[in-house]
Amino acid sequence: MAKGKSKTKPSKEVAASARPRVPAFSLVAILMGSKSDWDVMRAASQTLKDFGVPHESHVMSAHRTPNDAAEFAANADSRGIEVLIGAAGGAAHLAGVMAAHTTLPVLGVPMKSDALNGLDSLLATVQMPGGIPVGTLAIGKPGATNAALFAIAILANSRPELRKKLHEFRDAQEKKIRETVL
Ligand code: RP5
Repeated sequence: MAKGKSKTKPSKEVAASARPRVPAFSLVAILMGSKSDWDVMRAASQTLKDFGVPHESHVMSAHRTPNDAAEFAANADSRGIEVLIGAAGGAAHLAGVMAAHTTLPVLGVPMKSDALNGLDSLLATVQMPGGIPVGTLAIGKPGATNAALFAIAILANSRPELRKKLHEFRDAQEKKIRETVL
């Protein structure tokens, strides 16, 4: 055996980690049209992390990388992904394009835009033709957080431990508001 070579094969886990765009296992995938969306969409990722939901985040665009976005959505189901989140700004077609290529639930988060402050993104995401649904959340960070919470609520239908965590989250939120002193 050549010097420095090991007999031991790399574990599947290590091999998978060498391909960051396809993590070993995710229940939720967050796609966004540009890296400029990440500042907002990290709130979705953080929320999923807080609930212990395995997920992955990628930049993929309905317009700039249309084949990648379509292929990702088409393969998501067979990879074990259960919910897709698509965030985009302006002519925000990412969530709609993903929904066209899968029957998994797709949640859309409109990003704020320079030109129209996100109204363009909201309308482009929400105004889907009947037959291809996208569950559209609020513009910007509240939408990012709520997309993750909505995804968790969907997953919680068949996962009692997640349902419990959602109840605890709501209880903590309620307590915080009630304890607010001005
Ligand atoms: C959309 O265009 C992206 O989702 C982003 O919100 C917006 C601007 O993208 P960049 O020009 O910053 O890459 O596709």
